Amino acid sequence: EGVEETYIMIKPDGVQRGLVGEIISRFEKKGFLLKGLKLFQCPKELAEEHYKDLKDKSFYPKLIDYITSGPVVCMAWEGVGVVASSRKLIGATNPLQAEPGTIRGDLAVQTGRNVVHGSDSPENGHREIDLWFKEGELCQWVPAQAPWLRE
Ligand code: DAT
Ligand code: MG
Repeated sequence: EGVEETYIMIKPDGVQRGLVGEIISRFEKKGFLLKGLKLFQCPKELAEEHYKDLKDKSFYPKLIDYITSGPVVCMAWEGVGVVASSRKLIGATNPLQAEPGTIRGDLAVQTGRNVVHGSDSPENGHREIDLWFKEGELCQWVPAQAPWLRE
């Protein structure tokens, strides 16, 4: 029934600025299911694989430097429609164009420091979760609030 998973990552600026709790809280409060969570220093090769579709862009080297510049928070979230809904919660790539109420709209000012990543399709959700998490790092569980989120 349309259950998807998405890879959400708090980028190094979000961690350095003390926004980890605030950002996790938005997904938690929405009612999606947290399946994986870790603080992680991303190696360059992994950043390059994650952003491989952008490797011909002029900003790519800076993007790789940024993502590997400090710890990130890696998350796997599950839910019906979680991919598109998370992109809405995150807001537009350029934080100055992101709507107020979105994470980027509320918490960031520049594309190169836009605090959070979210997968752009269910296929990429699977791909990115496989890329960033090892087997055994994800939990299958039913939260106590489940009957109060979905009838
Ligand atoms: P999004 O993160 O909203 O999915 P994307 O996948 O097009 O955006 O790009 C990935 C990241 O690359 C983005 O979060 C920030 C950086 N980026 C994208 N376009 C950029 C640009 N024009 N200048 C600098 N950085 C850019
Ligand atoms: Mg993207």
